Amino acid sequence: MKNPIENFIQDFMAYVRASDPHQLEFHQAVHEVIESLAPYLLDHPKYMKMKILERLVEPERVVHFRVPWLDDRGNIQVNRGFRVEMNSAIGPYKGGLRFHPTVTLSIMKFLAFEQVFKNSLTSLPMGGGKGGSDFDPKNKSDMEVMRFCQSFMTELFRHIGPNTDVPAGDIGVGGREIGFLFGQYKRVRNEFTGVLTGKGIEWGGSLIRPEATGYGTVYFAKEMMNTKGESLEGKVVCISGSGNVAQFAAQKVLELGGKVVTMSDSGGFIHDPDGIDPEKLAYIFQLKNEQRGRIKSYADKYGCPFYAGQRPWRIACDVALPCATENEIHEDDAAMLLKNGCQVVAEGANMPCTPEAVHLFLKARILYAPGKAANAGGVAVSGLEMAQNSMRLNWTREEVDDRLHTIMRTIHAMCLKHGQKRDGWINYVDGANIGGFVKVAQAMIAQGVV
Ligand code: NDP
Ligand code: 2IT
Repeated sequence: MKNPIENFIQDFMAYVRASDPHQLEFHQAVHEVIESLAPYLLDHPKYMKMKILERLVEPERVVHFRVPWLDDRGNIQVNRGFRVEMNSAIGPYKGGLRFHPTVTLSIMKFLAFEQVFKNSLTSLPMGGGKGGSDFDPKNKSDMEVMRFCQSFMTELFRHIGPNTDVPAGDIGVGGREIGFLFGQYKRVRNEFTGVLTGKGIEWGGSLIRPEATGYGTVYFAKEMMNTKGESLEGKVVCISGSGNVAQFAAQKVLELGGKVVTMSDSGGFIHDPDGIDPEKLAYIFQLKNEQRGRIKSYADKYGCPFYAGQRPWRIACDVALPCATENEIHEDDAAMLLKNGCQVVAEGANMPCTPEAVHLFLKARILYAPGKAANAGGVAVSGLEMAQNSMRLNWTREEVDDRLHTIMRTIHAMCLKHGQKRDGWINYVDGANIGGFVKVAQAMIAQGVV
């Protein structure tokens, strides 16, 4: 006999799967949230009566469009563009754009769904959305990337706006792409406005936005470790990825006295047992952001091992910061991390742990933070960029960093409020899911059946 909670989860997931049987990543994201929410909803029937969950899993709008562009040889290329406008109960849709060949509607919906809860946790007025394309920026010239971005925005512009939907970066979309997208929006709308975040500092961007996701993830890890009287000082840290989030997570770990021993890209990972020091990290910044090269070059330059096609989780560490992509920590990786004594996992990436890995971390009662809490610093500073754009003012680095720090502490407190169990252990998954849900659900009820 199943208990009412398990029945509820099973029935709701059957309902979600029936509509879109192939959207596995979306089902995974919904399932994780429902597992936390089920007991809370059974105790608060008003949310069930108002069909809040059924409404939350149905995007308010999905835009799916063709993106034709010309490559450098004059050949016509065609990609797919998406924007999933998931929920606008507490503010304009907000969330990044991902350019990666693995982009599908399922990936877009999982990211948009996560974003709704994450944005709510930031305490800023932002709804949730996500977009992107199956375009692969790798091995494309700057001019090809520009023509692609211009074509993408030539359709997207009619669906977004500073009070409607405000995209930003994600995998494959950084400062260069945001520049090209912004330029085209301004041109077709004849309007200079805060329609995108992650803009350059000279044209409406915010200080600390590039750093914000990585810094915020480390601030969150620091808060978690505080609850045990621990700090990052002297801790060995494994990081995956070597893009925006990974780079600034590494920088902040070094600043706080930790030792980063791995970074990776889709080709494999480097293991530097001596630690990636600030000079070596500066090389990674240059390698990745200017040369757009491969992490293997680090191993060639500094004479450390490179493991082709592998992920870093078998390297012993105290703290793991997955900062590359979804489902990059599998059950066996999680088991290995635990066996080697890892005590802290903070997700810089979105949904980097498989459900089996998450269950192992929760069972072991280590400090495990899901992405919607730990990586919310990026979108939080995007919210601060929107605020500065509205005021037509720029805050200093210190001011933005202080606000980021405060927001990460507030999210931690929210996780504590909704996730702390009777014995004192904090289930950050429950905390983030319930904490993120309540505000959105109340706003939806207040606004009627829409
Ligand atoms: P970047 O494009 O800057 O970097 C992505 C990194 O992850 C690269 O090192 C990339 O390697 C690696 N990677 C991507 N896909 C895969 C894959 N399928 N297998 C192995 N490695 C992969 O992206 P970000 O740093 O911005 O994003 C990283 C993660 O953080 C994503 O999950 C994103 O959703 C999340 N995130 C990002 C935020 C932001 O503000 N940018 C905010 C919150 C979360 P390679 O270059 O070889 O592809
Ligand atoms: O996943 C994320 O939170 C992001 N990619 C950042 C979104 C944003 O709007 O800054």
